[in-house]
Amino acid sequence: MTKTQTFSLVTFILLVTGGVTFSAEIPQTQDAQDESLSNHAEDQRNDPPAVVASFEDCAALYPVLYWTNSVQDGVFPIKPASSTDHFDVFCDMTTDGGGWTVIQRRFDGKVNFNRRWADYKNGFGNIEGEHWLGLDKIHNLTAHNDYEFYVELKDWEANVAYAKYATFRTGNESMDYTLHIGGYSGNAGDSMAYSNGMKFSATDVDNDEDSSGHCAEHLSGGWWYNNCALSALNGPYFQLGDYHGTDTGWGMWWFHWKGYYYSLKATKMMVRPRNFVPNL
Ligand SMILES: *[C@@H]1O[C@H](CO)[C@@H](O)[C@H](O)[C@H]1NC(C)=O
Ligand SMILES: *[C@@H]1O[C@H](CO)[C@@H](O)[C@H](O)[C@H]1NC(C)=O
Ligand SMILES: [Ca+2]
Repeated sequence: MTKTQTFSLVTFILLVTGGVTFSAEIPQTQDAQDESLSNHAEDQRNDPPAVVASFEDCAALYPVLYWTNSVQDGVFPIKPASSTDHFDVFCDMTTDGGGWTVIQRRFDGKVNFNRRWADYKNGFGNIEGEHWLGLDKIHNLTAHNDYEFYVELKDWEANVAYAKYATFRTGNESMDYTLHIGGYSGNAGDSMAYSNGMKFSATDVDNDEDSSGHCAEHLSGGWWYNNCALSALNGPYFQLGDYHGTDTGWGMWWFHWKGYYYSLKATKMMVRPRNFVPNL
């Protein structure tokens, strides 16, 4: 039995014997679209029972939903080992076996991703809707275990593609959140390898490998830019009809699937411990 499974089963038993009901954890709807993530937990919901807040990520929570017959995507509080407090994340419990903690999600263009370093560090948007979880949280989440990474892409003709990576972690802020990624599989093509080993850049911080240019400014959106990139999922969002290829410029793209000049309809980036066992 894996470590994840053992931990989760023990936690499940604690929940049952402790009489904690899971209805307290059913996602709540929210309307505000552009609020800061940092105040979110205090403002929008009651603190969860302490035992629930001890889930390190969505993968640790998955078995509890499974055994209580309530597997569904939604917002849940987690607390990675190195984080001092719990925070809300969106859990994808259905894609590729579930257990995924979402770190980025875009599908309607309501949240502006052309942002500065501080926003990419702390996170922005609405956890229920479009958001960027924040580099500090992403770092803490992936620091104490081996994580895999999943990117889901949607075009405007209802096609879906994915890229999965067997390894994913980022450095801390003093390492400029350097990306460590590898072990591609999927059908979208490997458009992240070129960003492996790269530092994060945002509109006000140029850490890229382009000595004369500033990729984050040029492509509008924070990313692990090399000179510059083969993917830019934090680039500008364009509605269908507003985008006309090279005439419009850079959108939200994944080179190996649709080329540079196709702005995607939706993206989802998420992480999960590599030892996660989907089928209990
Ligand atoms: C990340 O971990 C550090 C070190 O434990 C901690 O000080 C910080 O508050 C954590 N940040 C978040 C957003 O969880
Ligand atoms: C950041 O990461 C580096 C490399 O792992 C480490 O040497 C350093 O102590 C870390 N800094 C902080 C503030 O945790
Ligand atoms: Ca540069």
